[in-house]
Amino acid sequence: MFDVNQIRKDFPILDSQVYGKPLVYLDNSATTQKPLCVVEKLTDGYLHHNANVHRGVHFLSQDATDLHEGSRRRMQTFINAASSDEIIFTRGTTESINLVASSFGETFLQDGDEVIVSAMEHHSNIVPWQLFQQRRKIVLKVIPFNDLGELDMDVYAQLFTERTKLVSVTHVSNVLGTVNPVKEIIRIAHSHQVPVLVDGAQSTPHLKVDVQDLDADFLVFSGHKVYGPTGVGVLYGKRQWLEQMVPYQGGGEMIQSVSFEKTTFNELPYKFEAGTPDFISTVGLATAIDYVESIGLGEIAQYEQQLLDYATEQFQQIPGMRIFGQAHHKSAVLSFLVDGIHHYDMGLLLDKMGIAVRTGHHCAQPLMQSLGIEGTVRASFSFYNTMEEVDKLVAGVKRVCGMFGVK
Ligand code: 7TS
Repeated sequence: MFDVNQIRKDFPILDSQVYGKPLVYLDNSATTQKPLCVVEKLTDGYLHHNANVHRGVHFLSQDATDLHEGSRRRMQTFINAASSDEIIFTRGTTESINLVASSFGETFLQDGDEVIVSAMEHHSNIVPWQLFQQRRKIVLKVIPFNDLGELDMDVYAQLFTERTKLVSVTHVSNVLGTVNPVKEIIRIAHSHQVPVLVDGAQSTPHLKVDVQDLDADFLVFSGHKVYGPTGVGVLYGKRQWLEQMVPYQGGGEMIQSVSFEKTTFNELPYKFEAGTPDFISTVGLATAIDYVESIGLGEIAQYEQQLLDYATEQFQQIPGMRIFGQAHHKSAVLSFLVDGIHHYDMGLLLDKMGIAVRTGHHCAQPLMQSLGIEGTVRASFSFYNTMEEVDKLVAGVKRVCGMFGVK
């Protein structure tokens, strides 16, 4: 049974006070809080299992290597990859996308080739492609979204030409909460023999993601958004792509042999893991995934939906309220503006009441341009949030409306 009060005990930070008021943490799309078991795992790693991985014959190095490689297999089962060789550890979503833009781009993209993204991408899935434009003159094509915040699939299907080489889209929008139909997006792309990268930064914490069921070519996500440590993330790639792609960075561990005349590269996944990986955090991330799956992604999705429905219902009754993102399939994110109140003022005043929300463009400026606004206030929920916290948010927003004379 899902017991939120029991779950909250696993997250000591949720008992904090800010400005003498109980913390109401509603900035979960930016980063999630960590359960005690993850923090303890990190401490245990540094205290008892710390030696550099892959390089040592000594006991401790092999111990650390076993734990780190065990975490890779845990990532494999988390997203149902066919092989743990297809799991590359990175610093997070951003680095994973930069890796693909650089290495897939270098290997497969020529001047005039096209990459399809959507109008609701995080900057992390826009700027790496623009940086690559300094190397090859690739063309970015953009899938628009409708008033509900859903991608226009008819336009999408018509964007393909013989120059289309990759589709790179977010699974869940960090601003609108829209859960995009990535399985259908992939099916359409594959009918044109075009591979697809799925940005799972906002989906992996909330839904079961199965790369084989989706038939995704690449999936990327960040540890810190799935209740794991900062500084670690994952790039999943189908073997057929990763094997052909040139390495991203050079250094230790990614080589087979080095001489001043010629270097040959290591096999997967190490070809893409130059330098010492964050082997303590990879183990912490595996613990986080164990924790999340012990609650159950199905239960999480169901409970978070209740929080979202309850919050949306109450928000709709506030005069002057505009909610951005009303997709039929939506994750627990509420982006909003109240007429006459700047998002920054709203965020600042809610903060003084102990309520942590995010304000601004949320690293999605093109999305804001599509909406014709500069920014929103965003409340993003986790399974450790409560209905009482939703009540506090609603009361807080109403109080701010009162201060501004918006009634
Ligand atoms: N993609 C999406 C869809 C995201 O929401 C984010 C971070 C990223 C990529 C980048 O992830 P990183 O871990 O590499 O930084 N989104 C947010 C956010 O909504 N507020 O702060 C970070």
